[in-house]
Amino acid sequence: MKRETGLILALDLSDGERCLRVASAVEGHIDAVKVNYPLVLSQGVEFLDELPGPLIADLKVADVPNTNRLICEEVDPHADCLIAHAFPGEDSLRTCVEAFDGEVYTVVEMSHPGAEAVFAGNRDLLADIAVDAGADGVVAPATRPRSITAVKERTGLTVLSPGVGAQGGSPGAAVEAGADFLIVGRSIYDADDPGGAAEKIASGIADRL
Ligand code: BMP
Repeated sequence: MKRETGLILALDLSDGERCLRVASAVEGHIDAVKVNYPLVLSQGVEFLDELPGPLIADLKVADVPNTNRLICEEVDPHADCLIAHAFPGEDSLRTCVEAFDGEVYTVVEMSHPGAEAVFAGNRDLLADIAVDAGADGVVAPATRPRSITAVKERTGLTVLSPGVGAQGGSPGAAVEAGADFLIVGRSIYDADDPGGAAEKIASGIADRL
């Protein structure tokens, strides 16, 4: 994924028309659009073809290798990047890397409060799985900047970081901790002026680099 602004829009909406409006309003301020189950389940996977790219399918793929492969084959024609979980193990993640014809990012620690008890003690293991399976990058939490630094140092991979704004993380702290891209949803799509909100976050990222 080419880095220009370092900002990824998370479109966690079910309303297709609204998605198109928000995506168009933020053009020039973002490097990619990330979609998740709310949009794919409400509009169908073909709808992704209507969105401006690069497009990240955040399906958090987390199954046995054969099922992962089937999921990857379905989404592959409609997305440039995929997000998968590392916790099912190296064989499951490697299957995604092989079956998806684009970049695969993997979650090594989630951003919400409850994730700490699950992921903190397993962060190094999941980071090593990401590297060993050949992932292109990792997802680490802006709500815990020290985790970003730890994951970046251990893997040397591109770090995508969600959790700023609505979840309480600071964009500046995440960037300074080593995040390459910030993933931002509600602070942009719920703003009165999504384009202005995206522009402000993008210029904040640029100021910290
Ligand atoms: P928001 O800025 O509205 O909190 O959205 C964050 C986005 O990042 C959502 O799409 C969410 O699914 C995703 N995400 C996250 O918040 N934490 C994680 O640990 C991993 C994610 O993919």
